[in-house]
Amino acid sequence: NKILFATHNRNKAKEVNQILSNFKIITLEDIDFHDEIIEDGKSFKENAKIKVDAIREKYDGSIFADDSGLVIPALNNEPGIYSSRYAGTGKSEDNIAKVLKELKDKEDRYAYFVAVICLYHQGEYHFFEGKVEGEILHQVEGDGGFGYDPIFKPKEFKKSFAEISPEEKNSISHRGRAIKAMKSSIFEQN
Ligand code: ITT
Repeated sequence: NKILFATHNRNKAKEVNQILSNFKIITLEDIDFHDEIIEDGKSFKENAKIKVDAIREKYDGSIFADDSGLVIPALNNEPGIYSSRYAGTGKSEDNIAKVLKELKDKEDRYAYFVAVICLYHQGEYHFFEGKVEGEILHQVEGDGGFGYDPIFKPKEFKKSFAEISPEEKNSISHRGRAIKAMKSSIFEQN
């Protein structure tokens, strides 16, 4: 049960390792892949496949990638697929500051996270999606998690993603749901 997770994001890797604890997860570091992957797709799904395909030439076994982001309908669904580079600096603090500024005069603070997993396994592509709904807080709360976690409050909890435990986050998160869908549909058949 060995799978390669094509990500440069250590926080994603940590979460995925926790959910797929009975798998051996290989990382891009393990195969010495340090190149940047240009994600120029038009959707989470396209970008997830781009990441898998970048590694497919270099690695033979099963590979999966996660493309994810925060969608805010009141901001025309931004930051969406541009979540990691929304403010242009690549820094989470700046991305968070930009979201709070853009939402300042808006009443509707509804938002959701999406994760699309692309898995290449035994010669075929499979896609899985997970979503978690909630709202954008008025200021940062908590210092756990990563990315937009300190300003996102899921509807399942009274606290932000940065204030709940990693287990609690994984139990309802977009990533947790997508990874569990992959696990049950592909790796738990007999
Ligand atoms: P890889 O492409 O190497 O996997 P990345 O961070 O660039 O890493 P994405 O292109 O999928 O990944 O961008 C996802 C961004 O969306 C991420 O950088 C965060 O800003 C945000 N994001 C995704 N999942 C999140 C989560 O669980 N909590 C907070 N922010 C999240």
